[in-house]
Amino acid sequence: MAFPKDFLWGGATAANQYEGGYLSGGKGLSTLDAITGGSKEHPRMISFKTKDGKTHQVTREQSLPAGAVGYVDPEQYYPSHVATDFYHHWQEDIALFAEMGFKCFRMSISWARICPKGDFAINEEGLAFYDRIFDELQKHGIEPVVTINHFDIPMHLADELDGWLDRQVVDYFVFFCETIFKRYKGKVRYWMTFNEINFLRSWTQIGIHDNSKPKRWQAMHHLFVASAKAVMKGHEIDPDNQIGMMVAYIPSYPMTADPKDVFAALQFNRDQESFIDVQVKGYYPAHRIKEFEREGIVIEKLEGDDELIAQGTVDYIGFSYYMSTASSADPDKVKYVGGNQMPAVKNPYLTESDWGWAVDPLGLRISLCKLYDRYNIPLFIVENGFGAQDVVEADGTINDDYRIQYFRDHIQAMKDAVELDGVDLMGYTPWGCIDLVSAGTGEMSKRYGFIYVDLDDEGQGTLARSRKQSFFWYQKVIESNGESLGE
Ligand code: P53
Repeated sequence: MAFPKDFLWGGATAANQYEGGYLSGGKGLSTLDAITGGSKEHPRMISFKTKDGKTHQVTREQSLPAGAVGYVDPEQYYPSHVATDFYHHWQEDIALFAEMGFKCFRMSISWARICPKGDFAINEEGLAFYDRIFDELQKHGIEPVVTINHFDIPMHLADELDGWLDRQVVDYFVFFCETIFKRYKGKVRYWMTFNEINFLRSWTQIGIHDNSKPKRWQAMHHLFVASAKAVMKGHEIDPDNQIGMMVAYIPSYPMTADPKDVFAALQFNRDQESFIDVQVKGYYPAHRIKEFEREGIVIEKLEGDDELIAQGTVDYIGFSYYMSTASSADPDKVKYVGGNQMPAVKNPYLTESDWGWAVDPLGLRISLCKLYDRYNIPLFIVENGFGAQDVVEADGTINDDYRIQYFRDHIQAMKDAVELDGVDLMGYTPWGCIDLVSAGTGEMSKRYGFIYVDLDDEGQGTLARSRKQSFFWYQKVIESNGESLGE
């Protein structure tokens, strides 16, 4: 048998894309509550107010003027407000996860639900909400895997302090972590600090107004320090806690054997790996330090920061894997993919999803090998999946065989990495195991789930849940511990 007996099969979600209840139970506003829906053609927009009271919108790539505050426009649709309403469907949803045989369930805790303003004031109702979730999961023998922070920050911290640019946010975040580590001790053992830390750069994600490179890196330094402190706190509160980091891992291949392309791929890959280096090895890699020197980027550090980063290293590497890319030294060949997150070249050997993400199962095995060879600590695939438009047939069935195909090939690759390459893999939680809002485009029509949710891109629908064909397929995979992947 390839997979260990206690392998963590499950699924993954995030509060801002799934939970809804954006003002219920005492929750404060999060930056993501002020970002509109979008589509392949139209980017999601941030709504904000300037000091003169005027309202404006910018894309996530753009900076906000100093002093601008997040604004929820009653005329606009914001997908996070209801999302797919886990807030009211948690019992039903957890029962469906249990029916699929989930051993674990990855979710995030909304910071603004626990600390509505992000400061030291706690919302007991928020804590009680997650108590109910963890108790329900336990009832079904499902282990929670908690992302402490997934792509947002309490809006108050963005408005008042310029988000993670302000060192005080480190203390607020560590207080939030301490609160949840203490409260959920014995209920939650698997944690990870920041979702896709290598992607954090905008107002919605980290609350900074000016997202120029020097500011982004100053905020990033604070994130690294906060993560290290959280890891140490978590271990102190419960030595059984397993606390990981989380990176978006997208291996890049050189477009040709031209050393220039090989070097372009190396630069792409080490940019992502540098985030793992800091959190696993405990120091900034030399190439990053040289880059800062060259570009005149000076990171303000407090005395002891380097030691904190060295001490607060993580127990495992959590990563998302959706696609690979190809790199070229020729700028004319480069396009942007993944919600404009990265420069890449179309790889002629691979097919792409409708959203331009290259489908590459062997790339998953390559990633597992690279990461395990390089870091030698346990790995956890905490996101993987195929975003596609699903069709509900007249009789209610949803034949998502394209999704089954994607998962079959990726699980086979993962199996090979464990069986043939000896990779130490803890678990596998496919993304959006139940349909939820797309982070990149804000659409509902880019679906990932085994479970369908009746909701459209304008927020219309009954929110009713139904099982797709992939639901029954994944159930068999889990039942056989990955031995049976079907035809
Ligand atoms: P969506 C881009 C590329 C790879 C992963 O993404 C990404 C993104 C962001 O768009 O994010 C992760 O919903 C993220 C999830 C997100 C998921 O991938 O754009 O951790 O929040 O939903 C899928 O299709």
